[in-house]
Amino acid sequence: MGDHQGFHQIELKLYMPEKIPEDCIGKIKDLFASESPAQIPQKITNLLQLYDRFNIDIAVTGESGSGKSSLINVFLGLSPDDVGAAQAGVVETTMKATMYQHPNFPQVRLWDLPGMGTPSFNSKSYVKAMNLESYDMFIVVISERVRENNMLLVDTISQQKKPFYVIRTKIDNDMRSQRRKRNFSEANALNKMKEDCEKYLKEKNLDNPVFLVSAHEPLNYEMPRLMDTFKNEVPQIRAELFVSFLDKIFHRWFTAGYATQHAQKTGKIQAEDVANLHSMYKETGFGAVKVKAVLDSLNHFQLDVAVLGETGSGTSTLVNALTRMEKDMYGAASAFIGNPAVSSEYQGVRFWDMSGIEAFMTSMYEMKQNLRDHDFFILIVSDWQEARHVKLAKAVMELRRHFLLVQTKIDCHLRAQGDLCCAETEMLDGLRAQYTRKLQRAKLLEPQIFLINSLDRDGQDFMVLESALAIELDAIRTIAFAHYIEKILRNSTETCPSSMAW
Ligand SMILES: Nc1nc2c(ncn2[C@@H]2O[C@H](COP(=O)(O)OP(=O)(O)O)[C@@H](O)[C@H]2O)c(=O)[nH]1
Ligand SMILES: [Mg+2]
Repeated sequence: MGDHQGFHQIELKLYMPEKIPEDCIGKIKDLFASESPAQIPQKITNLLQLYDRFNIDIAVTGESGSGKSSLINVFLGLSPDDVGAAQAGVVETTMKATMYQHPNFPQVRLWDLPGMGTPSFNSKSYVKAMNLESYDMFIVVISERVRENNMLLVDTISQQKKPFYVIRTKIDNDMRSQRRKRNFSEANALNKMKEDCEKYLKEKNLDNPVFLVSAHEPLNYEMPRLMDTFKNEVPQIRAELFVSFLDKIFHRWFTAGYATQHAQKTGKIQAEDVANLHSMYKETGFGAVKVKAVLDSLNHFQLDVAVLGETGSGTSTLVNALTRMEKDMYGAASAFIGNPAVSSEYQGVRFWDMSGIEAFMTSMYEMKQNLRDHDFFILIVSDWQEARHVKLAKAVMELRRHFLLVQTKIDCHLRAQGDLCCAETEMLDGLRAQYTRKLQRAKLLEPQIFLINSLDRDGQDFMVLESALAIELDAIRTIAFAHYIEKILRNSTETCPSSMAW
């Protein structure tokens, strides 16, 4: 076995898996081999800025009263009475589609189409009048049972070879009425309904996904699965659309004019951005194939968040609370340092429990070596220990990353100070001011400070922490990705270490 001599000189390097899959790495290395790595971040951020303004149009269609508007509100995360919500339960009077922008994905435009089967439209004229060819994807809403109109829509859409979901809604109603039957079993009833919908698709050799949902009970039936599928697939569909658009305008002169016109007419992209795309191609040579490799990698890219703090400060509890993992659940954060927590709450993010590393990593150099692949930091303090916490914060700052300061177990602190009988908000403000002074004294950049109890997500700053974290992670994703690609290219072309700073 190993020679343990000189153990103290061996630098401890924790294992961190790649942030994108091996095949993406291979493609990037092949396609960008001749690029100068130093220029890659700028080129990629320019490309992604343009991509950020490219819209995808999703039509929500079906019969009048089938529940389209109610479903859109679930997608938007709004109640029917909220500002900006689609009006549900109203008799359709307009012939025009209404657009709703997804709050988390502003480039995803949901179109509430007038219902089929109103006096203004019979089925054939509907298909024509709705300009179905201007949409990129469809959601066909069905309630009660599959009707001829629904199949006509499915036929038309499938001929266009565009992605679509079939959504059977108002399942709560179905279940309520069927419950009266003898031998009722919810599972059997749902299976039967699913088979009914799928039967029609199979007859047409289609295997599009079918979801059984209720807009009135968004946590039940297949609404959660629908939301997850949507969140996962739509960014990919949008990326494919963009690449196919670039292919048409860069590489196929005979389709370029039409594609440009169509995209501008439907508002998928602005005229000046089409011009920007052309100059990007001229200057960087990023054509459709290279852009596809970049977007594929970006869709898989994992941001790494390290949670630092003294052992026992509540790191695992916080990670579990953020990722919605219950204690002892499979996948819940354990003391095992090499096992990141992931969750659909933060897609493309890995949370690393790194509590206590400052205790066994003796030098600043060693600590930085082990933190340099992390993109963002949460510094947990349960009891402030000047030397320890300042050392951690310095390491993060020297890596030129950002961190949030989180005081955990705030309930215990409040209880301990309870004798002073001042209001909770005063105590919290006092604590925040104390931390600010401490950090200023140590000449550290002032991070945002959150005072939380990880076991009470509704209390104190927990929700503010969640939204601040989401905003921070969103803000660094592109730049972290661009530098990661640079690093991959550097590693394959040079032997010298990549630049750590971004
Ligand atoms: N029970 C139940 N009612 C629903 C559901 N979705 C919509 N509705 C009701 O069905 C009616 C028509 O819904 P709406 O969304 O306006 O349909 P649209 O005409 O297709 O936009 C309204 O009264 C809604 O409250 C559902 O999932 N369950
Ligand atoms: Mg409606």
